This record gives sequence, structure tokens and C-alpha cells, in this order.
Amino acid sequence: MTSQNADLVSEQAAGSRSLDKRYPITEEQIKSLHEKSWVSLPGFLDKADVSRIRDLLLDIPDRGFLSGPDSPDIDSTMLMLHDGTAFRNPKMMEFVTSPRITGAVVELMKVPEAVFVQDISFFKPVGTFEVPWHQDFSFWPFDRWGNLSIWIALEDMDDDMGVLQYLEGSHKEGPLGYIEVDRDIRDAYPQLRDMKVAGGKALKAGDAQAHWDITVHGSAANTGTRRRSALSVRFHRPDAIYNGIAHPHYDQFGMKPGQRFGDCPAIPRVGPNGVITD
Ligand SMILES: O=C(O)CCC(=O)C(=O)O
Repeated sequence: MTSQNADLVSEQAAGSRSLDKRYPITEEQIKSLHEKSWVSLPGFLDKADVSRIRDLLLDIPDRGFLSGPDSPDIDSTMLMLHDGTAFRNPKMMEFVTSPRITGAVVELMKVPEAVFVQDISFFKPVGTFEVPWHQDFSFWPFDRWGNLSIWIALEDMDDDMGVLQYLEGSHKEGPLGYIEVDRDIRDAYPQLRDMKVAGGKALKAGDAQAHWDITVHGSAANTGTRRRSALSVRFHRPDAIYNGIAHPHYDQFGMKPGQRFGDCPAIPRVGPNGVITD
């Protein structure tokens, strides 16, 4: 651990989780992400901050997990999504680009700067179905993998509430394609069945976990007694290039295929200390 990180750890122990203060990422955590495909970030954020963000999201209309002309009506057993709130709400943008979050992102990604590309909530009411094992990469308009999602618990979560889980080492398989309806990705790629299932355990409000866009991940049904409220914040390399794949969130930025995300005026560039303004 560097002396700077040692200072951060003692500050953490003293209880400072302010959004202006860096989270003390350790070498072990960086290694976990790069070797095991995911990393646990205990005590990432202050309980009061995540509860404020949860309330902010609950105050705006949500949409259900399924969308499009053939999708069934939204019912109370679906994931409730709020997609791209930060691009409409300055308080949310301030939160997701705070040094607490972006400092951890660039250290984990091992890059000098990154771009903030998406926030999306996953509020999972009691009874909500499982999210099947999948990779995110194929759904998004990036020319390369390397997008990092930080999945934040906005409330305390018990083991039976469907906490996000991961197949350890799965990012080393590379991109494996879309989820096919009625086909388990582990049937298409049987070697995934040999991988350890990690994560998926109780979390406290403000704890977080992070994964790559090619990490195979999913979540069990919420069989608990309370809604499970989580927020994913997603970052990529500034030199990642828009490839034009249609997506309801990314379509809004008016990007041209071939354009770097770091050159899109609507997309914030971030570094260890928050937004980069030059
Ligand atoms: O919250 C969930 O259950 C799914 C989240 C997810 O797939 C993601 O953040 O990429």
C-alpha cells in the first residue's frame, strides 16, 4: 500500500466518507478486479448520501425492465429502472462525478482519466425475477471492452434479496454475445460452469461492488421481505469510440460513429479529483 493510501485508510477508519474524500483503494482490490473480474468496495459511500440519492430517484418516474412495442405491461414484480438521471439532474451528476467515486474508478481501471457514460438504477421489488447471467458489452455502443460499473447498495441488503453476483475470471473469456431468450449463457459456453460464483451476499447501504462490461454477472430473484435498491454508475476510457449500435440511453448524445467518447461535449471527463474542466 502506498503512504497516500495508508493515510486514506486511516481516514476511512476515522469514518470520513465525504464525497470530496478519496476512497482508499488497495492493491488487493485492483488485483481482484483485473484477475477475478469483480471487486468488493465495503464502506464506499456514506449512508446519508446513498439514502439522499435513493429518495431523489424515487421522486422521478421509473420505467420497467422490459421495453419496446412487444413488451408486457409493467407490473410490480419488475426491476424499476431510472436510466441516465445524471444527464438531466445536476445533483445526481455532482454525486456520480464526485472525487469519492471517480478517484476509485481511475485507480481501479488503471487510467489517468475516464469518461462517465451512464447511471442506471435497479430497484428490485419483492418477487422480482432473476437477472440471468450475462455480459453488458454486447448491448452497448463501444468499440472495445473496458467499461467499469460500480454497483452501489442504496439500502441494506440481505442475502435473499438478489444481490449482484459474478462468475470469477469470466472477463478473461472475452465478449460472448447477447443473452438469448431461453438460453443460459453457461449452456453456450460450458466452461463458465466451472467458475466460482462470487458476490451475491448481504451488503450495507453505501457498500459497493464493481465489474467489467465483459464480466459475466446476474442476480437471483428477490425472495426477501423488502425492495432491493441499487444504482450502477458506469465509466469507460476516453479513447473508446462510439460504434453506432442503437441504445435508448446513448442515442441521446448525437454522437457520430467513429467519434471518441472523450470528445463528446455531453459526456464528462473525470479524473482522481472529479470532473476535468480543461
Ligand atoms: O441489479 C441487478 O440485478 C442487475 C444489475 C446489472 O446487470 C448491472 O449493473 O450491470
